[in-house]
Amino acid sequence: MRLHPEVEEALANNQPVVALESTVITHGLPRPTNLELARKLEQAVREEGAVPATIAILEGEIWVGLTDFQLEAIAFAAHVEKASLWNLAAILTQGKHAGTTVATTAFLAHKAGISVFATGGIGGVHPAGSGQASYDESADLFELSRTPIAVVSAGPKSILDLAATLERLESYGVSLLGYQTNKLPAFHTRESPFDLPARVETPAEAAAVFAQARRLLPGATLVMNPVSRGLEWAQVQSWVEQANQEAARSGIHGKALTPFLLSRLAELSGGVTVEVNLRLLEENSRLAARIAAALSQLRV
Ligand code: PSU
Ligand code: MN
Repeated sequence: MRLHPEVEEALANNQPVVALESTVITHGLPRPTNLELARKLEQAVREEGAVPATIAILEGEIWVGLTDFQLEAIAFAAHVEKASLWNLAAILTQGKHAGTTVATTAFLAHKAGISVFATGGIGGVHPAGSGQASYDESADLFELSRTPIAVVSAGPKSILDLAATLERLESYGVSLLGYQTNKLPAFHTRESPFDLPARVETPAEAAAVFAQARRLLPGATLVMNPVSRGLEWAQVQSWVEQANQEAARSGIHGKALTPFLLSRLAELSGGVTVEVNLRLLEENSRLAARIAAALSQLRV
């Protein structure tokens, strides 16, 4: 694992650092929007007084914090894998490029000594088809159950079975915090019908709960931050239903499913979902930076 010198120095001096994932760059957004976004997120983290550490794999090497050249390489690579935990060792051994998912980024960020991580929406349980369990549950959920890191997201992605995802988070004992909300945010929408167990109002409060959680519990603290100017629940659900049906009909599954659904939503919505996705990524990065800053105050 290689650390960017700036990240290494910030960590050594207990300065705020925010980890950023890279599957959203490699598989979550169209090119060249993905590179623009990656740069924008790093900039947003800096503006809020923290050091960004985008995590990705280049030629089989894990990098924590990328140069602009590396960011561009990963955004436009001809062949780039989606690194979850089950293929991580093979990707490293075989010298490939890869974006890291929430599960892998959380795992690596924690190993590097980073406490706060920002993403768009976490993975979760995909809806079952025709009365059958889908058994497609993102590795994000299990990883969050065993890695003590604060993760800022806009909730589980709207393409998921939100009720089932929330139940799994409860079973796994992941600490859940609504940021200025009592309801589970659902990525493109500010609210879903489901209640969260706890709520905080400020970055300092979120940092304090996380500090408590990591003294006690094995897992993550998920800070759920509703996107500003979110889309309407019923509208998003109708696009999601159509995209999920198309995926089922075309036999799309496994690691290809989430990228397929996100790009179908973008088409069905005439680009509106991408706009919201970009906004929530930036907002989450800013909030994560403020939480990281509050956390380093706590430790002094
Ligand atoms: N957030 C976004 N866009 C994305 C993702 C998150 O706004 O593309 C990625 C994350 O890396 C997450 C992954 O871990 O989607 C989930 O993939 P899967 O459902 O296959 O676990
Ligand atoms: Mn999956």
